[in-house]
Amino acid sequence: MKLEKVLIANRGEIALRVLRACRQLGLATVAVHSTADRDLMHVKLADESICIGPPAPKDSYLNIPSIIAAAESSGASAIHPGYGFLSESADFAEMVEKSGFIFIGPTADTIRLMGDKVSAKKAMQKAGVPCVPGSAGALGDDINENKKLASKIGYPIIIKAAGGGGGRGMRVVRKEEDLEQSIALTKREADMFFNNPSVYMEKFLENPRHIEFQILSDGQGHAVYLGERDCSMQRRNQKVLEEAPAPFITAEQRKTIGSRCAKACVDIGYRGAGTFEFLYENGEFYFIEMNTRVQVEHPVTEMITGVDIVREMISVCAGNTLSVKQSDIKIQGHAFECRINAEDPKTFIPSPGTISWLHVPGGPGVRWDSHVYQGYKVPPYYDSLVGKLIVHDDTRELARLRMLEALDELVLEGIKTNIPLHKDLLTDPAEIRGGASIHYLEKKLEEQSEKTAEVKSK
Ligand code: MV4
Repeated sequence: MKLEKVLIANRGEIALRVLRACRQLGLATVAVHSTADRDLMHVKLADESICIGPPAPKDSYLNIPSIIAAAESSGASAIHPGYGFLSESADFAEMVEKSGFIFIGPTADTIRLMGDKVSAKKAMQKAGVPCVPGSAGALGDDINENKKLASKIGYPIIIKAAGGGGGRGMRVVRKEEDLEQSIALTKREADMFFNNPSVYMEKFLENPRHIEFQILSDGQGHAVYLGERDCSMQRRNQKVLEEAPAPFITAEQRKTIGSRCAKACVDIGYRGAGTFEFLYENGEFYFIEMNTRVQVEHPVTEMITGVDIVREMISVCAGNTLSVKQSDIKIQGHAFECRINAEDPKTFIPSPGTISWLHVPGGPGVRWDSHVYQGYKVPPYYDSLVGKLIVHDDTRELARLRMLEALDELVLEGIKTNIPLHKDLLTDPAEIRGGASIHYLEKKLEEQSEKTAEVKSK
């Protein structure tokens, strides 16, 4: 089928990012939106727009029949799911394809394979991607067998739901006497949350970094890796600050891990953009999960490689082969991304409302990916991301300083934002050094709130 018109099944900055990529490819666009999102920038800019339901995501952005009906009535040939919402729903991808549209992402089978973390790990292990030591598959019911396995792996271990991912449905076990109950509890939660009681076991890594590899693959035998990102600066599984390349990772490590990820994509016939998530500890990479969507933090990779990831994912899903080969990919300089959220910088309580004043920074190497404008009202129904500030420069230190300048220039009034948190973080000695673990930010915030409590009690 020829690709002419794309329906964007998302909202906010990613909907605008997809719209821009479509424009560049000469594709017409259809925006679908909830009643709360009539004023979104991409809705104004799209060739057509269709209201698909009330504000609650389940009634609009997660409403599969409404979205398919909008695709049918608008004559779209493809659906781009963005991130979040239905982007990793195998059932949605299947429905889209069965209804005769192109799903801009991998096939439903691939999403299903990666959505089950047990089958994902098996597939990646088989393809030669290094994984965290753990159970060969889902845990059985024999507690003695499970105890034997845990002792062999060595405590602490972690029990994870096969249907989980992104930090939900996990439990750390530090000693044998807790194992039986922890497995039972995690299974019960897994059954409740993911409708799948299956759990597996891994060695628990105490202080890893979160490093992920970006790949692009055309499902026609070609795949490239676009280097890695360090996303360790996070709070409650929400990334705050990302960068590329990851500090202290050598070109040799990049090539070893990256080429294995790319090969794995060829092996499974992967189509579109994808991310291999690794934990990195003591110089070793351990695969944990694969994300089968475009990610929030994709711009840092675009900045250091010059590859337009969203344009390329649309192109390969339209049936084209990759426009780049591995030898074309050169990592140049360093990039940071700050996620700017409408939230209190200390309590993290969301702060929806009208943006009364907006001034966006600029100059060389500064990029602002955002749907908001002066007078725009941030609704309370969705995540609090109002924009992503991305900078690029020749070295990590220059990029860090450029980000601090850009944050100083950025003015967003009328709502609270986490800009002060970013300024604090980018002047933190551990951030200046680079390579902090996934626990660093939470510990730092804990210490800060303890200090504030002390001062208040005096
Ligand atoms: C782990 C781990 C330590 N050891 N697995 C949390 C999110 C999900 N994607 C996987 N997660 C973790 N898996 C083993 N074997 C620590 C985490 C983890 C984490 C990982 C990435 C980024 C932030 C994190 C925060 C807490 C725990």
